[in-house]
Amino acid sequence: MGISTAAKLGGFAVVAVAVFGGAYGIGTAVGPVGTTPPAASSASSASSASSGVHEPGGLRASERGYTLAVNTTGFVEGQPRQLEFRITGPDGAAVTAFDPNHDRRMHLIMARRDLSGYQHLHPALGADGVWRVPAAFADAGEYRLFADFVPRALKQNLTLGAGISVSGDPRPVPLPPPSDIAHVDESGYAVRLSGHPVVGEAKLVLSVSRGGTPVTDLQRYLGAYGHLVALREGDLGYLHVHPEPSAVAGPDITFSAAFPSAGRYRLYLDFQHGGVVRTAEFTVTVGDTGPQPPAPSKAGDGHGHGH
Ligand SMILES: [Cu+2]
Repeated sequence: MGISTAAKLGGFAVVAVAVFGGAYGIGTAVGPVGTTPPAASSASSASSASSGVHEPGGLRASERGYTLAVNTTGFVEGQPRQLEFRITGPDGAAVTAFDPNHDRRMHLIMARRDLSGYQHLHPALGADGVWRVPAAFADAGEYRLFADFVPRALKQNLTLGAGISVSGDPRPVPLPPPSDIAHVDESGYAVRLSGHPVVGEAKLVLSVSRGGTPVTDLQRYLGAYGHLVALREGDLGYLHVHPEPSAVAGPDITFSAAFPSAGRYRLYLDFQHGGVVRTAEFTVTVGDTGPQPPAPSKAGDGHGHGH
């Protein structure tokens, strides 16, 4: 209360323009009105017009006048340090008023360009408008950060993206092949994915088991029994995947995903059981619109691979 709001905001406006002027310029060009944002550099976003599916989030650092500005550089693999960033608003000042979404005011998702190294963190907002969270990257390389939030003044969700470099000796991880089952490390948990991911709305059911036994006492995490993030291979377009309300604590968690284009995606399911949040990861191939071919008959012809 000792510092006047005007002085605080004024100071940040100067810093934001000086340091992040380039990115902020993009934001103002788009404008605060609901105009169509400029096309992303990704060629695959061209197909996003059909089925009412909008472009994925996180492809730009600025949107609707809001800009993600990462303050921390110099990360070295395996060395924890504090990650700091700000969201600046249409007036250039750091935003301090956010509405909770999925129980939190800020979701920070991070993944390396090859879709490995997924992290989902919840930074704390300082009175100075700086979000801070301890972070560490196990392996070097180019990472993508996604800030997923709702500015109170906008009353609408935004996901802004930025890159961060981690120095060291990167070990590339090939994208694992598509699979409908994910084993969670050595924990004994397995998650089975069912549903047909196609361009447009797709219903996905994730079923959690432990040691072969269905888990029926999942704990609520971020307002639901699971939290699902999808990233598109290549440009790392970020998808909002919405859980369907459920009164049943497993084993099934149902989501509605809006895939903007065909191709491969990595899905990351965060779920909580026994007081621990774990992540199950899947690679899925999203097909073009249209029904999947029927499953092979029970008689079988020897060629069936499921779906
Ligand atoms: Cu979150």
